[in-house]
Amino acid sequence: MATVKSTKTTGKKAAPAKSSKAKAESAPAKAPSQSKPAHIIDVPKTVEELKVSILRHLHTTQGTDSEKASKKAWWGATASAINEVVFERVTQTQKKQRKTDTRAVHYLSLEYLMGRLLKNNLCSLDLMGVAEQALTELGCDFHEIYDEEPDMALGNGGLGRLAACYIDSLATLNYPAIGYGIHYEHGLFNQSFLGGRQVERPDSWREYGNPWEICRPESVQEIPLYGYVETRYNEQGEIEKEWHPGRIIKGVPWDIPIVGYGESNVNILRLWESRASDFFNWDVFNAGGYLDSHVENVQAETISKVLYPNDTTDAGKELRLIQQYFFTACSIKDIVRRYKRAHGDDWSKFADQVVMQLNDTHPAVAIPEMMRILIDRAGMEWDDAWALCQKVFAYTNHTLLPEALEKWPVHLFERVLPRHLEIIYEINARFLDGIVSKVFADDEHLDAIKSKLSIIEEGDHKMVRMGNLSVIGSFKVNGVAQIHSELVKSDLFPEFYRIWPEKFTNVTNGVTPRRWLKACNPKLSELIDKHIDADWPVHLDKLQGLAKKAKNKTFQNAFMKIKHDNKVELAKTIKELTDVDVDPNAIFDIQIKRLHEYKRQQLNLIHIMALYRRLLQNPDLDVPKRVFIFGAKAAPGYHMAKEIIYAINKVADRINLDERIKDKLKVVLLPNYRVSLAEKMIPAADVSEQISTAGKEASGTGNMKLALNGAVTVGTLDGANIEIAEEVGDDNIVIFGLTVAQVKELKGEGYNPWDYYYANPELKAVLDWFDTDYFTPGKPGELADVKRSMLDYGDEYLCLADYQSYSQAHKRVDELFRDKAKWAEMAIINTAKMGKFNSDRSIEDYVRDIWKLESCQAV
Ligand code: 26W
Repeated sequence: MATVKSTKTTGKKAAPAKSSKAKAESAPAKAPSQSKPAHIIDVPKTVEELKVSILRHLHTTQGTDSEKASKKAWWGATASAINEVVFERVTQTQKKQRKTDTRAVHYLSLEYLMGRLLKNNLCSLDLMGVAEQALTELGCDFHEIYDEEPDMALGNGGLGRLAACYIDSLATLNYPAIGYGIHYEHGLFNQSFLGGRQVERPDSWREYGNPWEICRPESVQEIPLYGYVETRYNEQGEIEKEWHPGRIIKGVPWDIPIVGYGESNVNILRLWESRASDFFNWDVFNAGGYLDSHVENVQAETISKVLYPNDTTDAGKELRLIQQYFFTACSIKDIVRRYKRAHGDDWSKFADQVVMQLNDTHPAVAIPEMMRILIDRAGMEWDDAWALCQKVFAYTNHTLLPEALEKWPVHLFERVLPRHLEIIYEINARFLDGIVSKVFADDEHLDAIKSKLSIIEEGDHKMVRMGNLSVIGSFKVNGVAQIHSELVKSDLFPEFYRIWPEKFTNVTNGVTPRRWLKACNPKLSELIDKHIDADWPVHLDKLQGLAKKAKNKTFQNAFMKIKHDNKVELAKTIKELTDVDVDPNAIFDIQIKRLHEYKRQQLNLIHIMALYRRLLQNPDLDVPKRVFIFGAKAAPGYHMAKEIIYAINKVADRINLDERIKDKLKVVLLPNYRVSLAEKMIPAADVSEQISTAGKEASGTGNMKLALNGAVTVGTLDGANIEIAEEVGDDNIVIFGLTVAQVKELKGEGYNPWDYYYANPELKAVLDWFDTDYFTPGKPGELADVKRSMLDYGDEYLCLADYQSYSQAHKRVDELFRDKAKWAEMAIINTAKMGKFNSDRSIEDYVRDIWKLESCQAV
């Protein structure tokens, strides 16, 4: 396997020239190379070689044969055939990184929204063409085989998916990196609808095992919990702390290979599963307390049992805090073990070798845990330990929503992590008495500032502010889009910014073009291969080259033909999932993201109802046919989000069955929106709905994926929409609504939604519709809560204030879409100008500004 020669480079490399399909046919069977030991398997290069490997695994790993094999068995066999190569590369990558003992980044995240891995790994190994040919010749429909794989949905939404894109880029760019997280037995719930209402069912992605993971019992860790702290003085009279834990939990690591694209390294994602420590309380058992001794086990296992399905509201549950401590403590022990293997007890190189990225505040307890290890275990002085910590941790904030900022009751911390609470108090005291008193020495509001900066929120319920702890304990703090990072400095942490301006920076999010274009939109990828260098999946800026073809008729037709084919495919999926027929010639207008009032699916809904009302008033209204497509899960405890889902389904049912409007309008909410469904929806989108209230969506990443696949964005100047508009140009995006400053101003002067209600007859009529039983026959007002959220309850997210501008924006879309050449040009420009939003660029920003890593040559 010819390795591409790259010394300490920026990680960029030449991707495979010829497309995999061409190579599959042409490449003659290769004689096994002499140098390689016999047990090392070569990447099956040809269709024949892969067919043999798949069949061998069908018979061996799957214990069946091609006559009676199920689709699941074919999937398992294909995965195992790929794993022969993948796990070998894991070993080689680790060996090399151990040898070069390079500085590495450790990404601590409670969520990884990975989706499926087969197609992604085939794409990264440049085997998609070969595999699809091999499976076809073996009599399988590879689409069905792909669909056999359950999503690895160990995340809620944006934050979790970003982590998945980032570890893909870190491997592809050959940076030494490990993702750390929790090996949840149950990922994000499966969503279905009963009478239009969301029903949650547990996700059991591993019920039949998972070929993409290896258990590493040799790296098991033991984690203390509960108990009390003993304070004693040693013979030098110095204070010593001994934590006597009440429980010991075992952490069992599972490694998932992260296959870099092309000839790259294969890094690992290490996920911790909780088990009861071997300590089995025999005395309890012998005393007949079988159940009690067993309870210990059950409790231990519950820690990694299930992902918390909230993506904005801090549940504040004890188990969630234990999840956060469990995986950060396991990860830090794992990192220290690996470091000590090379450096023994000499901590002086630790900050040179190790950087830990906190993916929001969820892993922030890692900071007092590191201090505990350094002081209580390694006997380091406080100042040395603290100085080291502040060189090791960096923190990314992903939301400004107050309800999403984690705060833990002091009493809970006291019970679960008594030693950590002591350390947090010490950190806080030294911070407030130190730099805060210095910087704000002559500020008359010093006390108020201190109470705002304090990690401890006073009051009858004292709370631990994990955001403040993260900023104080990190050397870098970044937001995830330019406007968001400005608001982090100006609104979220203004006093901290005053103390440490150099600590605050921005890294605009990105998405991996391997999964979100190359693998999910093969037809468009092939067209692109014909017009620019085929290494665009690792040099996404090269998409620029398509811009000059945006007005070219032939290219326009080819581009829009592919869009149409993808829409035909999605129409089939929509029929399967909802039994609704949609016309692929209609505008496919898509809003896919978690259901949250700040994302304003309710604004999209009232506009749809207005369109419906206009068509009822004039069925011959000359408007392009439209299909509004939603995908959205609501957190199980989020009442209004669930009401909005119900309203969308009820309105959809009525509109889709209403012959009077001659199919000019269709509305579908596809159940169980997840990564693998997004991969089917995004290539078929004409319009991308990014309509959050300005200042609320930190960045968004769906906006990037949809534009990359040729959708035109209808959006507010919020999050990364602003940077997308900068890249594509104002002619190729439809911006509407209040800006962040205008939102602040309107809220400041006392916003009254009723003013807009009474000022706009159409808007009033639509909102009043919710009070009737038009969409809920016999149950008048069943949808009224959605109306109340935009009137009686104050319309916190300014839907009514932005309604008219939004309605105008969609009139603009109608005009633009009618002009096929103009629309095709806009679609092409959106794809061509998405180079910036490559997660590789984001990672290079993190490397340059925060992590300071060297990429090490591919295996
Ligand atoms: C405490 C419960 C909880 C769980 C998850 C609170 C907050 C979260 C996440 C931070 C929410 C999230 O996913 N935020 C999204 O992160 C994306 C990646 O940076 C951004 O693109 C989205 O704008 C942001 O909403």
